[in-house]
Order: sequence, then C-alpha cells, then structure tokens
Amino acid sequence: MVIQWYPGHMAKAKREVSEQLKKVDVVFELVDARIPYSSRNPMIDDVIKQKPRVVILNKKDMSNLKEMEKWKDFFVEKGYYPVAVDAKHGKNLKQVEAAAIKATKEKFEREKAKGLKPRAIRAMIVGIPNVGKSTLINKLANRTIAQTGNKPGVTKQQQWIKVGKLLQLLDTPGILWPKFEDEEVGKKLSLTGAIKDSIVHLDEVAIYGLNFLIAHDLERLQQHYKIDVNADAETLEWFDAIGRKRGLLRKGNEVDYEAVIELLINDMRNAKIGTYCFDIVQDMSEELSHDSNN
Ligand SMILES: Nc1nc2c(ncn2[C@@H]2O[C@H](COP(=O)(O)OP(=O)(O)OP(=O)(O)O)[C@@H](O)[C@H]2O)c(=O)[nH]1
Ligand SMILES: [Mg+2]
Repeated sequence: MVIQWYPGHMAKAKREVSEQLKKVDVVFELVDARIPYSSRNPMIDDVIKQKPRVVILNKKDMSNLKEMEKWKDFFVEKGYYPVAVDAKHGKNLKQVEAAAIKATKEKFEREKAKGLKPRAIRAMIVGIPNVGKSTLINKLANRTIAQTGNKPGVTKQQQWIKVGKLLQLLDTPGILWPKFEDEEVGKKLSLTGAIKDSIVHLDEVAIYGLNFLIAHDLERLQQHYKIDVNADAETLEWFDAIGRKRGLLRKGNEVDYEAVIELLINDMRNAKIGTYCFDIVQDMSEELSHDSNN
C-alpha cells in the first residue's frame, strides 16, 4: 500500500489510533529490527502515552543479534517489554504473548483486587508502513486475516482475533508515519525498504549503505562482489569495481552507475550481503539523549 503523508492525514492517523487504543490493555509497537529506533513513529509516545507497551523488533532474521540486544536493553530501560521476532517465518512468536502478560500484570492484579473477573488481554499493533504488521497479525492468528477498512466504502468492522489462551488482538493495525524529516533516518528507511524510492535520492542511499559496509563489514563486502578495493578508496572506485565485475555497462564500456546503485540497494534491502542493524546504539547516544520521545 502506498501512503502519502500530509499534515491532515497524519493528524487523522493519530486520532484513529488514539481511538482504537481505548479498547486495548497493551500496545504492540512494531519496529524493524534493522532500524529499531529509526523505524519508530516520531510521535509514538504522545500517541501511546502510559499504556503498557510491548516493543516488537520484527524481521530479526535480517538484523544483527548483538545490536538488537542493546536495543532491547534500551527499551527495557524505558519501561517497555521488548521481544525480537521473525514474523515471516513464525519465529519467537510465543514470546509476544508472554511479554503481553508481563506488561499487563499490574493492571490485571488491580482489576482482580477490585473483584473483576479474569478476562483475555486485549492488544493492538501499531507501526509505520512495511514493518510487517499484516504478516504478524496473520502469523499470530494462524490464518490469513482479510483486513477491513483499507478501502473506501468498506465498513470498518473490527474483529478480535484469539491468540494463544490469554490474548486477543485487534485485526486492524494502526498505521503511523515514519520520521522522514531527518535525512539520515530517510536513508535508513530506504535501505530497509520502508519508504518509497521517490522521496529519497537513491545515489545517496547507496553511498550511505556502501559506507556502512566499508565501516562494519569490509571483508564481506569485498567477497560478495569479488572485488579488491581498499577501505579508503573513493566511492566511484567502488562503484566502478562493482559495475565492471557485474557487467553493468553502458555503450562505450562505461559503468552504468544507476544499475550499480540499484544493485547495491537491493542487495542491502534483501540482506544478500549480510544481516545488519543500521541503528547503532553507541553512535546514536547523543541523539537518544535529546529525543523528546525519551
Ligand atoms: N525477512 C522478513 N520479512 C518480513 C518479516 N515480516 C514481514 N516481512 C516482509 O515485509 C514486507 C512487508 O510486510 P507487511 O506485513 O505487508 O507489512 P505491513 O506493516 O502490514 O505494511 P503496510 O500494510 O504497508 O503498512 C513483506 O514483504 C513481508 O513478507 C520478517 O520477520 N522477516
Ligand atoms: Mg499491512
């Protein structure tokens, strides 16, 4: 689904999610495990407020375990309950229910003390486009859930889906906008396929990705493209080497840079070179301390 985010549309999205939130005990904030911070909605705390929160780092199969652990610590520190999953292949999904139970423990103890009967925990998923909301809903439900309300004229009849013994999940996720106002975040969102190609410069995205690989996984990069370029070489030298090796040439034996850019971006988006977490806690400490969401 292609979504254009305009100020009015954002306000509407926020309002709709806030409305739905009233029905649930816990929120599943879904993020991309390759960019657990950059794939968050910039106003998420303003939307979710004090509601118990499970942060689900999805697509863990494409990220870096060590860095994911650091992000989990970061979220624990905030009072959230993080879990890393691979919704596509159904990995670690049991942990979602377990985290929801922990996150709502106090609330249900309070209800019990008031004499209220035990009941299922109600949850909903929120996240930016493409983080895997639909995939996760379908896996948790164990069947394909046809989403309601995505098309004009379709009545928004929301359903509760039973997950495990204790959990009920709203079948319609809350979709919020990404942090596209920050250039670096925009490049990371593009590298993971979260935002449309047209709103970022693909050459800048490819260079950003290339520099990330040079800094963090030089040997894999060289081996993957079977090239022998030095870490301190100019970007063009890398592009030339990759283009020539792959035969991405134009008339006159010139390297087709557009094709090289496309190749690099696709290889990174599909984790063909390696599995990476592009948000690095240590490098972002300055930003993390200033973020209004924290
Ligand atoms: N490798 C991998 N791919 C995943 C995972 N979860 C989802 N995907 C893929 O990510 C893409 C987007 O997934 P969706 O479930 O459509 O994402 P969404 O959040 O519902 O997207 P919108 O409806 O556009 O907001 C699909 O190609 C999925 O197959 C995962 O855990 N691992
Ligand atoms: Mg979806």
